[in-house]
Amino acid sequence: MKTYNGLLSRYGRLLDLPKHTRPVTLLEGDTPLIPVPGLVRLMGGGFDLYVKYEGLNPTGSFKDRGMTAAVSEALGRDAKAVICASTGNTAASAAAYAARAGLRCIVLIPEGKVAAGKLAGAVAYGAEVIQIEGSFDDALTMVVKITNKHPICLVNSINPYRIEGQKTSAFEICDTLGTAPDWLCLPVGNAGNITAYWAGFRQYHQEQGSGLPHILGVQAAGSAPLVLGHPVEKPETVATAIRIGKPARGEQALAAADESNGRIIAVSDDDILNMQLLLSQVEGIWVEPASAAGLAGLQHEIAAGNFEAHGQRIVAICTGHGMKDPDIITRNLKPTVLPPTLEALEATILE
Ligand code: AN7
Repeated sequence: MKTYNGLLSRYGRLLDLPKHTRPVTLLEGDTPLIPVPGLVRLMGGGFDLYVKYEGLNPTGSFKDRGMTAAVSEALGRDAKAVICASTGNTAASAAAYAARAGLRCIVLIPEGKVAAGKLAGAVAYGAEVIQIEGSFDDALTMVVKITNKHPICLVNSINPYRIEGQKTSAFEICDTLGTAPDWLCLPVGNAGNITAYWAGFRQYHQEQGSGLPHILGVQAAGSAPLVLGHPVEKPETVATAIRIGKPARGEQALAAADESNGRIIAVSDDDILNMQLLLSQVEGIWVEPASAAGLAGLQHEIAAGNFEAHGQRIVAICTGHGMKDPDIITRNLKPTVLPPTLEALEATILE
């Protein structure tokens, strides 16, 4: 029987992880690259577009790629506890891998909205959840300080092993397509993922000549420090996953956009939510709002005439599952209410 043993087993030789690393896996990664021809037609046609559906990772987001590496390293050096600041997905992922490794997990979440599916995940996996009267950026500052002082392992993407693990998605894309795509579109929050993709593509290109994509990083307009060129004190966006005003790896994100001859842009919350529904209703792929930002950015650039899509092969990273944030969909739901009779049903659906 051919079995899949997770990312460290498949790509560990390409990752810069210490010898003491002791694999902790939930068989993360190996996510599908799904063609979305209906979306292409709606955007004007003439190019190939694929969605890398990272919501199909074990805890429902791409964070599991980095977390298998970071928690495996922490366990191998006999850490007893991990900690992170999180808008939600990192918390759920850290909690799950820590549970599997038998480590204590503490997560700091910002005040304001953390999507229900993420908070529930962190609690279900047994993390100690602490809400901070402040932003994600405040919470991140706190966990950096405490881990500098006490033997608790930081598993935010400042941790280099998170980046190592997250490079694997770039490897998978090249392995599936045979080469790198022409463009890669993805949401940008704390900027770990864009940093990891660029590192992964460069490494694969050096080793295998797989080519390099241009990178289109997309922020939400109310949380767009990398587009504005300065931190945002009170970031706001419906895409709560990327409600981040001071990205820890902001410099590297800008370098990735620059070196790849790509760019970082911002899109409105309306564009994000419209794309979320377009993707689910045209292609059957439900992602959380932040995860639709990459595609919303692509659509925006094509519509604005800023982007020559013709003949291009484009991959959009959809970072988290729609079920993470059910409220965003159901908040305006007004179901049709009928008496329990056939006549009423016929009158309603057969008019
Ligand atoms: C679905 O969980 O920062 O630019 O604390 O959950 O690498 O930060 C989440 C980020 C995109 C942005 N899409 O990635 C956290 C957190 C989703 C996310 C991002 C996040 P980065």
